[in-house]
Amino acid sequence: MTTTDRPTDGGVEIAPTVEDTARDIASMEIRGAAAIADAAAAALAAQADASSADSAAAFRAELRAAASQLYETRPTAVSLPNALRYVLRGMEGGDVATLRRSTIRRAEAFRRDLEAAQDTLGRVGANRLRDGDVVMTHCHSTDALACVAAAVEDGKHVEAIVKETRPRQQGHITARDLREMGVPVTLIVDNAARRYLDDADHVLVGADSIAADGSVINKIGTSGLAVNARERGVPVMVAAQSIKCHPDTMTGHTVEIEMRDEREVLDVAAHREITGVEPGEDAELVVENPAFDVTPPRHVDAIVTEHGQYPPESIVMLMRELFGETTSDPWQT
Ligand code: RUB
Repeated sequence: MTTTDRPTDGGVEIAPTVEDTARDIASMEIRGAAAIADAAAAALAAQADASSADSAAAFRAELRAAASQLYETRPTAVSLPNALRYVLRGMEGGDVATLRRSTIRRAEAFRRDLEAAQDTLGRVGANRLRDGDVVMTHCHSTDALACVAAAVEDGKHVEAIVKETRPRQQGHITARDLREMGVPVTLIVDNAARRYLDDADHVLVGADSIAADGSVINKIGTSGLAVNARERGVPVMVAAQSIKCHPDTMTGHTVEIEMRDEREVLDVAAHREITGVEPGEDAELVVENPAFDVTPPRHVDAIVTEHGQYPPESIVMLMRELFGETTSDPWQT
């Protein structure tokens, strides 16, 4: 694609990598909060690298437009705006060359820190797992799997009960990753979770966002699992690096829960079979597909981060340290 063919956003040139990344995040080719943050930072670096801006102001406008496009893809995982904010705040310099260098360096630092944070939290989380323990997982979380990987590296035998996770079956990815680590896996449908909780020593999940009151926003079904786990006396451990902390919740904002396409739940053929008509033609059949839910802090035992383990009610202390009072979105200025 030549420079003149490139898509533009309000007259600003957007690099093809940014367009591709935004599309892949929206379609869930790239999914999971950490992977989304990593891809977004990489896309901003690609934008900086590809920029043909002829002034510092034009360069900054391009980066803001690219960040804005990435931001619009999925609303719930706060790792995405946290990544964009981090990279944009590191843009420094009065000329294009310096701005380009600083932006790319900052994106690279973000990606390195992301990986290091996951390793560190994995080691913290592994301390909670004893030799012979069984974890029950929901969805696919690289932060949660890092805890299992570190425990296995420590020589502990860990087994897993893996919830399938409808409608997109991210449990299959979890099962694959765990088997690659040599962890024995029992795959169950979501509805079997309560029955199998008696065989589990921990519920181990990730997070898309953590609110200041310690609420955990994660894949739909997490809250029901946590309530059942509490009733069964199984501790719930959330593995979440600090970029999952949602700064806006410190000032009373709530986290938007993404509603996804109904065809993820009911495809066109199944819809026809039920109603006899095409999707959208029977107003009385409504399919809702929320992608995430909110687990209140009272159902969570520990949030494991790269800064250590927190009871959910104390996570706000970490958030104050990390974010101070600033929660502005630099791509909106
Ligand atoms: C993924 C999901 C994961 C978190 C944490 O949802 O809910 O538990 O994103 O993942 P989706 P990670 O599949 O809809 O993106 O620990 O890898 O950041």
